[in-house]
Amino acid sequence: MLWLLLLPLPLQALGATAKTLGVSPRLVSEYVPSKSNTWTCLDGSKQIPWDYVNDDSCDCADGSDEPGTGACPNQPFYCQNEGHIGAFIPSSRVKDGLCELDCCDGSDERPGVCEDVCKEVGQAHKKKVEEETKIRKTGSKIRSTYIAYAHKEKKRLEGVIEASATEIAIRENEVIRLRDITERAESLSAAALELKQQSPLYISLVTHSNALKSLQREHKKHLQREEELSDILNALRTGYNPNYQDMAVLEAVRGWEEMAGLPHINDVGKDSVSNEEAGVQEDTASDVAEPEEALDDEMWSAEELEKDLDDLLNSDYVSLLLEHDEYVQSPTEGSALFDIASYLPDSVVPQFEGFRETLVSWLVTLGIIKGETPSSTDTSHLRQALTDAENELKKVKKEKEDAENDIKEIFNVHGYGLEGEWKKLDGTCLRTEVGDYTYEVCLFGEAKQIPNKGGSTFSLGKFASWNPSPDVKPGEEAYYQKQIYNRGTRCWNGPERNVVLLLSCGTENTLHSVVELEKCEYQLTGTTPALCRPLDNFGGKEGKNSNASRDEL
Ligand code: MAN
Repeated sequence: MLWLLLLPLPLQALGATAKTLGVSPRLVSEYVPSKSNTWTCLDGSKQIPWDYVNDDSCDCADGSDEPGTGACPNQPFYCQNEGHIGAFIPSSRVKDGLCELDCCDGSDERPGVCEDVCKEVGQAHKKKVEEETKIRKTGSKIRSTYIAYAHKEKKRLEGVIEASATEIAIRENEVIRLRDITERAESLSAAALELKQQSPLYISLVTHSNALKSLQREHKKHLQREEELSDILNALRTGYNPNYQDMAVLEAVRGWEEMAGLPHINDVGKDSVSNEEAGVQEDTASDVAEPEEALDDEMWSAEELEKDLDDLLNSDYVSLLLEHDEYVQSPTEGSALFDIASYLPDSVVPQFEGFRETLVSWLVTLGIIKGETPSSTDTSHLRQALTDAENELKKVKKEKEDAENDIKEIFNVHGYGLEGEWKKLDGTCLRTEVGDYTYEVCLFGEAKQIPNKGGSTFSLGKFASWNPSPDVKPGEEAYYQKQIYNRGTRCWNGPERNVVLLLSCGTENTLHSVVELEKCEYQLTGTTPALCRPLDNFGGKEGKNSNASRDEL
């Protein structure tokens, strides 16, 4: 209490000032003594002598008797900060010998410890606020153009949705029509094919083919039998005993040798038979293959039969039938009836065309000419048209779906903001060069680290969310002051690269700084007009706090 005596103020005034030291303006009226010079604790729990207030000794249970001394724990101390903005500090920081900017008037310390710097602090603060206000004013104008853009974009997307809905209806009908035509044409083609397959030429072709197949099978059987017989006769030739003079055996051996073009076994000697054998086989084969009489030009040699017959028998007779059909089809448009139009003046051609169609249909009905039978089996162009129409329909449906999803995001608190102020920035890329890299963030897209001297670019992640902190409510200013980009290129022996982008109000969309806080975890800072709310519309925490401080003054 000694320091109070040192102040150059009349004692009464000094006491009064001292009693309300640290009291917030809202409660000053409570700090007056009763007639009997007593005072009641703010919670009403106790009556104490007025002298006990701010006497550096805690008497009330709620600590209200020591607003300015720090004697009671966990009490707020109010610094008036005249010339600046009043502020509260905790009682633990009262009389701790430290001068702090929150209490620029030094009222929390003993007199003489801290200078009153509120004038300077107040001026600097005013200047800063003025600058910020200027930026906010300009920024909020830009922001309002972003909002206007979002409304325009919404209208445009509504137009897209409406137009694509109409187009979908038309295209759906077109698909139904084409599907119907294609299916009918395809079933007609099946009927036409069945009809064609009854043609005598086709039936005969198939019969020939079957006969040839059977012949080939029998031929192969005979070749096999011949080989087995050769083996038996060769064994007989080399194995028989000439000393027995068995004429039947000798005759058989000689007969076989003659037929197969072999020398008589007694002249050759049995030892060399095995060597001779290979040659025998070959000779025999060539003897057999050798034509007894010259072949006609178009007849097949044994070799061709062996090599090519299978291919021939594997022909696709249905395709052949269709090709044949196309080949023999007489060109209907060559007839005089179809040529007349080219001799007529243009003005009467439409009437003539109509008349021609009616005439042709009569002639077909009367059986005088052959109408267009379902002969065209090629429905692939129809199928293609149907596929194209289905693809177009899918495309338009996708366009509509995308527009519907986009529209949902525009005025969504988790998307482009309740006012749609972020929509304009979708895909805007911000860049800055730091060290060996250029850092790029395409808002709502991907962040990248691009080496300046060559090498591979790393993805630092894709947009994942706004500020995910549970303490921050979606929609408030702090929510939009942070963007998270994650799942970037994995760090060697580390996590996937990711980015926290801290944004504040600024007249331009720019990046200011990049720091790699942990390995592969990057913190980027930047500014954007999207965060410059109009001055009369401070919706976030920041705004509320500033208002609160003013109230206290
Ligand atoms: C690259 C860059 C750095 C990162 C290392 C980790 O050099 O992406 O930012 O720290 O890889 O290996």
